[in-house]
Amino acid sequence: MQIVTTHKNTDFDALASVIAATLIYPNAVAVIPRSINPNVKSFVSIHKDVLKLREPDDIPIEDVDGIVIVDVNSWGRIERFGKISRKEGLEVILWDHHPIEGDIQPTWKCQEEMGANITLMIRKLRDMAVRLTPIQATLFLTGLYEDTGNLMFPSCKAEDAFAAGFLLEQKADLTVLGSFLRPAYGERQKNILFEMLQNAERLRFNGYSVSVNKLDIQGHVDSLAVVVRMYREILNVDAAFGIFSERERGRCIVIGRSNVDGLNMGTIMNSMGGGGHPGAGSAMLKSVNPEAVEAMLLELIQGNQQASVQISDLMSFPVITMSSDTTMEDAAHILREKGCTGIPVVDDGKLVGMISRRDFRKVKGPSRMKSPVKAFMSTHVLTIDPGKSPMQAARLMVKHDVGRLPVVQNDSIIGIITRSDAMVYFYDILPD
Ligand SMILES: [Mn+2]
Repeated sequence: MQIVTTHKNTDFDALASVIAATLIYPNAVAVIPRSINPNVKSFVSIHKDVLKLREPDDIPIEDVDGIVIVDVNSWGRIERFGKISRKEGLEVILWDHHPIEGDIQPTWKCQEEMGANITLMIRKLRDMAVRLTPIQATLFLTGLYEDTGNLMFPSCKAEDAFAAGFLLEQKADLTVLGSFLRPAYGERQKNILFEMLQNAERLRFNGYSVSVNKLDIQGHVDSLAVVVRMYREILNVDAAFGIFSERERGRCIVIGRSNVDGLNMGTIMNSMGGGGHPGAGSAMLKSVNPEAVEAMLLELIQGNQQASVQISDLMSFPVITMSSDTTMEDAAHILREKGCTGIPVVDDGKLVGMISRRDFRKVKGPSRMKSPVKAFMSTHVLTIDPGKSPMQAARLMVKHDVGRLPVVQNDSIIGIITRSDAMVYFYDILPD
């Protein structure tokens, strides 16, 4: 007997992959773990008659001589059938889209990084020219949307989007999909969000807008991450944190969502004993009061800032400068020779102006080229301090239409940052 199975806490991508496998391997029996996600559970209970799923306990393990494992690559995550991993002569087929190598050594596999596992299986179904029923197409698209965040997660590949198009052609029903995929946002979550919005505050940290919100909650509340995500979106801040205090259990749940690279939720939550990735993270803290958690969090946000890239990491130095007595003729020569479009003018270690190619348009007649740069330089020079972020430098340059900013510390010029330095940063080619 050949069976198809998947990971516990089965999500839509896993269920879709199991059903797709029964189309690829028509003799295989679909077996779903006992623990499945609540949304998937309601889908399964409504579609029981068409899905032909078997319970793990119905399957005598000694009869299994082949297993198709989908959307997971570790034996530990497939509940009861983990035990047959060492069975003699067992044929193991693996379909998995996770980037991390697991402990399953398959006889045959299709393992490739993809936004959703179902995308890999759709590739095969299309090759086989299998016709899908609208229910199958709907289930597959639900899995695809769930695992790719409606095609918006960075892990989503072009092939995922093409597969979504194919499923829509096969009459996947978006209304049905929407009703099963709806985030678990109910009355309690709505009340919590409402309360958070009433005492919302926005702070600024080194150019980023941040909101930290403390709230007491009674008993366990599901889907607080959804609430924090919505809170961040409504406030339109770069990062938002919810500190949810369950006083009767003496613990705090901290959830963070970030929309910017400079504030890494994974790093911040790690320092609080939790974890996550750059965009989302959480931590659970025992026997602490929410005020202490807030103070700790604010400190970590600051620290996280300092660890991120600053102007001082990107600026060029030493800086070519000239004194205000330099003649325009010499200045033109220096600009040409150094290939710069502008040079800071410094007298006695103090920045007094900036001379740029533009200023030469003010020079009327060749004799004026003997005049000193102080007659033509701009004296209102915008500067930036070395601790600021590349984003702040970029904003200043755009706002004032300048191509470079001298970096000034304690009144002396220690470097210069140009548009191209900022571009290097934004396109992720960080200097060593
Ligand atoms: Mn998946």
